[in-house]
Amino acid sequence: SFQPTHPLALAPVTSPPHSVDGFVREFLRELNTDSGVTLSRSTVNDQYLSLARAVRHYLSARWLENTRKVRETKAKMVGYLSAEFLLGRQLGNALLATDLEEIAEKALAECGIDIATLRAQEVEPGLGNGGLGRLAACFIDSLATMGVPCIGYGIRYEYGIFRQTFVDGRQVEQPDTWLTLGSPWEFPHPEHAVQVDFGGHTETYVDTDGVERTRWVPGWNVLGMPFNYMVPGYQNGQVNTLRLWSAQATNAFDLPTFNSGDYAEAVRAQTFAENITKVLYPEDSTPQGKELRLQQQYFFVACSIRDFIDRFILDGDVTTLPERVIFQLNDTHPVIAVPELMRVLVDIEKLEWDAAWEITKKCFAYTCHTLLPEALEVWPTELLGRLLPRHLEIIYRINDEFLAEVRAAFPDDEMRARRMSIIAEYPERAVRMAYLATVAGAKVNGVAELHSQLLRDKVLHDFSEYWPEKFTNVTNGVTPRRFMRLANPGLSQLITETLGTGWLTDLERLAELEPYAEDAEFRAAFVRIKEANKTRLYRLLRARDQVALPDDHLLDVMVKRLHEYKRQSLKLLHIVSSYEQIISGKVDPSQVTPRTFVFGAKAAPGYRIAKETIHLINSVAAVINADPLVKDVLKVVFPANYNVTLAETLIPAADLSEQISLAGKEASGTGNMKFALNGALTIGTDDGANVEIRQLVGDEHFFLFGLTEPEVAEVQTAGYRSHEYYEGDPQLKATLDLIASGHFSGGDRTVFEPLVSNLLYDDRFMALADFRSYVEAQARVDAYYADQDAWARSAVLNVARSGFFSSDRSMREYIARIWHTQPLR
Ligand code: Z16
Repeated sequence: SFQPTHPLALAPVTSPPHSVDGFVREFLRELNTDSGVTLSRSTVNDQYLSLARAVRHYLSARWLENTRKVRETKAKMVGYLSAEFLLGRQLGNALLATDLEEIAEKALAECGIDIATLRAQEVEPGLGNGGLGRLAACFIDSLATMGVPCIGYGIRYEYGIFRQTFVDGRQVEQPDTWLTLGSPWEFPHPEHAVQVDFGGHTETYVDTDGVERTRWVPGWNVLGMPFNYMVPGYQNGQVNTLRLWSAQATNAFDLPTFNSGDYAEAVRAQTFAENITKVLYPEDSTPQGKELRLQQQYFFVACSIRDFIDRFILDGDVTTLPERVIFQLNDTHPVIAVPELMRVLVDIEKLEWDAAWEITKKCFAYTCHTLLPEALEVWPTELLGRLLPRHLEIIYRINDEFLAEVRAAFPDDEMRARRMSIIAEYPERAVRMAYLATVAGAKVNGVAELHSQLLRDKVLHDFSEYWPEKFTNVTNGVTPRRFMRLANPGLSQLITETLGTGWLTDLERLAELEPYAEDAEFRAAFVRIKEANKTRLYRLLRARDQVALPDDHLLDVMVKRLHEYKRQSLKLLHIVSSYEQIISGKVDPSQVTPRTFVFGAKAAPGYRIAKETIHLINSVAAVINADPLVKDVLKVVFPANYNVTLAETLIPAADLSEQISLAGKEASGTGNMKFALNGALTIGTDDGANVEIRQLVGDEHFFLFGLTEPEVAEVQTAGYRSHEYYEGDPQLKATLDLIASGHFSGGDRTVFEPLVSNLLYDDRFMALADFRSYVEAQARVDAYYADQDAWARSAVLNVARSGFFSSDRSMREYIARIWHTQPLR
């Protein structure tokens, strides 16, 4: 331990001066000392990296102080376990959190640099697929802003979500090389590396205390290297930590081979270990059950649990864990943490099984994010037992004891016990991770009212009967710092001018805007901001995608992962139908409300129908955009590689938000909230959080259409035949026939045949059943948009009534009903 004597070494860490001069000094010091270049010789990338590190200096003191306080006060922490954190760019958020936006801009201007150029240089960390990963990022932002101690634990993928490109309208994936130009936001800590074991077998032995115990004799291991990221609260001096793990080979791994002289083989072994965190699996809601994915999952939770105990339970008394941490399981991905904690407590800490189980049950809570059966992970026992033999034994014992309880509570109901078993027997023996999480978790929550209700009634019905008090709902939210203040500075300024400050951390205050919906001057200011946001978007799309867009159209946006249940195909049917009615002479173009349709969507690389849908969108766009007949009224654009950064420019520009999933399939949605908060009106089904958005903004300000969830269930039971809708609706028939005719594929009828057949003869997500209702709702949109004043009033009311959807509110609910943690004093 240290014996410092210098007064500076004894004083607390300080922040640099909050001034232009102070900032210039930090920036130049970074540039000269760390990047090792002079200002005059520096590249944009040198400047960006130095700027990022300079901003970091303003967070370090508070970060170190926060970490110390948590340790000292033994405050209970949230351990947010998530395989994905879709952070988006860091620079803007860090400047906002530290209130350095103006200072940094001036400081750089005085160095002859336009800060916008440096902002554009940042490659966003795309360490997530979509909603679930972005939600995790919003949650840790809110916790830091509320001063609640939290440590996010996840994976530092070397390659995040793939970069999407289009070749002849088809999706082609490129690796996301986000680390190559440097990663100024992370702090590697090789000294805190953790060993993670895999494989091998288990054996019993008699311990020194005479007790027979089990031990795991692993077959191989890797090292987990932590990389820390600051998670700054909004202008409150709080900085939490996100700790992402990277896999590295251990010496034990390659030495024997190396010594035997096979150098190439030793290096191969190293590559094998480091594969674990090489790449993010690009499946949103449809996991493929790959062995490497289970390795990723176990790798990061084993590192995280070990890390938490080592760094926060300083006296080594693991029985105090439930007072120190609640691990939130973000979907089933981290659920292997449950048997891992049991293994640590029983095999390593040598607690009795029952005592360990009591602790474990208090340390976990589980959030389910889906209703799709194919998204609920199950791991074959063959695979799990081979990779983690001790964990499989522990799961069996948890299940045996749980089923004994169930049988005691429901004698003579063996079917129930079988239904509730953590182990599925068919089609192969496998561990149902959602059931394991439900059995172990102190609480189980869904992510919107409807979703939580369906979880209780359907997916986890037996469990909710058995433990009604375990189940709860926490409707998702989004951070207003990123999705209002950073993404929409114009609107944020108008709100601040109108309400004063404070609303950004107390979003229900948006309700105070309500009277201004009737204020013509306010509405005019609002409309000017929307127009400016459109101009900003179109400037970006011109530079980024070489497309020119008219600025007087209704801007209709559908951005989200490409998935059949989200029904991009239904959006396409509406577009093609509008087009067909014009080219067939049924509708005069002068009668059409001019619209620009924007899509943004990545498809999982192995998801055939999704990729064909992308191809069709691009083909429809090419034909419509080139047709002089519809030139002034229809435009379709599909900028490649939709990500958080593009969302930040797209969402504030939108007039209409498309939230058109089949009722009962979208757990929540969070894009829907971002659009409403930025003053877009929603056209949507009664699904996920759309239900709550509509209830809050009011039916007159929301375009509802489609079957409800109970109706969907009814139609399904009666037997759904999509073909009948095609036969029964001439407009739908003409639309599908136009696609089938080869009109969008240069006359080739085979190209989109699989898509058309899928809609006509399968249509799992009932696009055809909802078509009529959807086009009617779109007609209502057109009619309403004709009254620009009414539209603006509704848009303002959408903002005023959406304060509920702040992730700060979500966090308050988790804290009150699930975590029971306190803000740091
Ligand atoms: C995901 O992004 C979601 C669910 C899931 O099982 C897996 C992934 Cl990667 C999404 C839901 O589809 C969406 O409705 C929800 O808003 C989001 O998670 C956050 O809860």
